[in-house]
Amino acid sequence: MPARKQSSGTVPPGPEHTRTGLSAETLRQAFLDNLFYIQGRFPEIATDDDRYQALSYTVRDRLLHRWVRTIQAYKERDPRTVCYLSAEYLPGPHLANNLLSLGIVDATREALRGLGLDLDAILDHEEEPGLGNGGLGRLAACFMDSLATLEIPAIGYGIRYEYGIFDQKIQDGWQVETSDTWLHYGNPWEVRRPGICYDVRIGGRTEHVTDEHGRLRVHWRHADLFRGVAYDTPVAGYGVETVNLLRLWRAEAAEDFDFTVFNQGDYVGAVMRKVRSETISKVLYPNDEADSGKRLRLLQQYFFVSCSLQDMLRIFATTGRPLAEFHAKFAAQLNDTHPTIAVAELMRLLVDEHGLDWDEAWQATRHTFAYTNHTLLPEALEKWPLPLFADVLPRHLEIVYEINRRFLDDMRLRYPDDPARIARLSIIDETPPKYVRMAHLASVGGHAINGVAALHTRLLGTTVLKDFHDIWPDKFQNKTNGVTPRRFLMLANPGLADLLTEALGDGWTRDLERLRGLEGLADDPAFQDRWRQAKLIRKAALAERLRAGQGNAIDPASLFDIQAKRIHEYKRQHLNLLHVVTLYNRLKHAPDADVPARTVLFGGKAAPGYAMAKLIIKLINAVAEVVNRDPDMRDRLKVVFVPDYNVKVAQSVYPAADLSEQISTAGMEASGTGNMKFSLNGALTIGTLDGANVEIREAVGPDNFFLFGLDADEAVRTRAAGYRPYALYERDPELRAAVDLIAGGHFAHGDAGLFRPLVDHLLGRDDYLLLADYRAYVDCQDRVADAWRDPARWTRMAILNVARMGRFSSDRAIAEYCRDIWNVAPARVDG
Ligand code: F55
Repeated sequence: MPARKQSSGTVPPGPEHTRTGLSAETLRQAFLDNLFYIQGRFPEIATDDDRYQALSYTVRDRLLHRWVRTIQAYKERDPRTVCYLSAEYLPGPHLANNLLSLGIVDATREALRGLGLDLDAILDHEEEPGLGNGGLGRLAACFMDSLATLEIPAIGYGIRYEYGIFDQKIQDGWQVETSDTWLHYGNPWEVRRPGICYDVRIGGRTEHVTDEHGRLRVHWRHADLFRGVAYDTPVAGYGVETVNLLRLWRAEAAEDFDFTVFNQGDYVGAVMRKVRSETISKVLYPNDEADSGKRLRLLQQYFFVSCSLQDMLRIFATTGRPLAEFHAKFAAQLNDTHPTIAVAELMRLLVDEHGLDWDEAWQATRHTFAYTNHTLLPEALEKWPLPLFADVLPRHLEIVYEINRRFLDDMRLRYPDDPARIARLSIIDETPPKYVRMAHLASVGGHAINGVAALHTRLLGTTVLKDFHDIWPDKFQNKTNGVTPRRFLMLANPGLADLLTEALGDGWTRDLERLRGLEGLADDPAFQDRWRQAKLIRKAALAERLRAGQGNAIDPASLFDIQAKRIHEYKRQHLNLLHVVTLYNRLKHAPDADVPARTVLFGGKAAPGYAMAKLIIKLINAVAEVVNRDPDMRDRLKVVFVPDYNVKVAQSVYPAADLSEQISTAGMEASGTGNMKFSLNGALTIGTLDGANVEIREAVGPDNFFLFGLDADEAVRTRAAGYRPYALYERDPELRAAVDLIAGGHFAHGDAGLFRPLVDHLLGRDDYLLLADYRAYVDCQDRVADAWRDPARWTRMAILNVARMGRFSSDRAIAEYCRDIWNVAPARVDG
């Protein structure tokens, strides 16, 4: 055993030090140390979890070293800092990503092999933090990765939910939710900071008094008090020294408050109050659409925003600069409207607590915030019932009214004869029962508004935020989403990543545009062979996973046709099913037909209260049950529902896809990011002109994208012209046959009632225009099948997709935010 070097205490530890060294031997020693001193175990009796914890602490030690140096560098240089405010983060498993960022995957594998251990088995043990619902939370995590990799000073602020998104089980074909227990074994990646905590007040009433200088002051006599404690997780940049901070707040009882009750003898009451305080950060709301009116949700938003702003003010105080310059230090991004109460809270902190005058505070506030919109669905735009808002945040309501009064006064000067427009612009929806419109507060209270794909931004400015676009066209910007190639290519698809590096060098990992170098190899037969090999390996790995998990037998040689995302009517998983049922009907009627073998996979969670989405899951499983055991299918059609879709599952799904289903009703998917992850892993897309599909198709070339269906304008016109889905059903025999089979109970053991709500909606209203797009979709799927029959053609298209996906890196997206919205520059941390 090598002698262990000691740190002198004054000299920073050198690279060979046990807690920072990166060689296999040092890692092996550190792993054994941690197994012993943290887990209290030795190798012979260690469990999977012991090994996972010991390895995680080994990696964490190496991150902490860089983390401290990053904080030192930021302190010295006092750079403008991005604060990403997001109620959700979906980072995925940390361990593998941190090994990758530190560049020690191989050394770690070797260290463990020396102990007879398998790195992949240990990685598989990690329970991921499911602190988000879907695309929005995952985008926040991709952005944190890119911020660190681009060496941008940044803090991600959010909520440390004790229970993240529910685990999904499938019972008798139905989704059943069970509670997520990600913290059960402890979380080696977080550092609790009991010293970084803030009081958060709610309820009560306000008093307006004149102070001794004749100034009007407001006292908020709150009714309740909570405390937020910081839990910090390091976010390492890839291949750089920068380690940024994800700071999540946990709600606890404010001790002094409990103490008062305790002294009055109500010990049990004090404990109850403590438990009640903790409920604020207890659970993530599992809806990917706003469900207005939930008091606890408003509390969660205010809680995390208030802690975050108080923290920013504390950091700001250490710079010694005057408060009116707050915005010169921080650029705060509102990830959707969820953190938008920040506009009123910063005003309150600056005016009520720090004594700034209104105009100075407003100037700082407007220059601090910018707002990202993620949805056009009117029902998903967040608004709070006024009585609820008044009850929880009485002082903030006054501030919102004052912001609104000043704003509308300006607008009346601009539009003296247009009271209808003034009412539409107002932050308060005055039609009883009256609401606070959070998107309006965000638009007024920030200096930029952005959509997440070009089409989405255009529609934002012409529909839901048109009135704001009319007054401030320059505030509107597009920032098309992106995804991190580290997690979604290097980690998820190491075989393909190696092939790319062999062909192009490794520059693509930090400059994804370099993938364009593949274009010249698209027709190279030897390269194509290796490409198909790499794909086949991932397909076989997914097939094996599904066999071991659910006992599904699927053929890796078949076309893997995958739709993986939250279940939503607008995302149209049931349009995909209509195609599946159509294929089934064709094969039933012509069992000898020459149809290429297809495996149609679905994955995704439904909001627990969204009955139709849950019925769609049931239908997927019901169709799977019938199709998969029908001998007439002769393995040419298989349907599989992959349960409990999360980031970890996603990493095994994207690389295995041949065909990516991006089939939302045009105009409804703000961007999509799964579309990017599939294409980056060499899947071809079948999709509508919706969200970022439009730009993906432009980038990869129309010949390398399977386009179908109405565009967004045609969808609007179709509805306006008195859309009658029943007429389409009557006219198209294949459509009629598919719908009839579902309606008649063929997939429900004869029960014609089970899927009735779904069928009735399609034939009656069909809000999402499935029937309007059905024929175009099925014909397009036939073109997919034709292309698949020609492997050289298919592979060429797949290579060109990957070659041209460079602009969909989150590095590009973040560079644009830095340049156009945040006005921040890198601050290099030296090694
Ligand atoms: C979560 C909670 C609420 Cl209250 C509302 C929405 C959500 C949520 O998860 N939204 C979401 O994921 N939106 C998606 O954001 C992605 C990133 O911008 C887009 O790609 C996607 O189109 C959009 O639906």
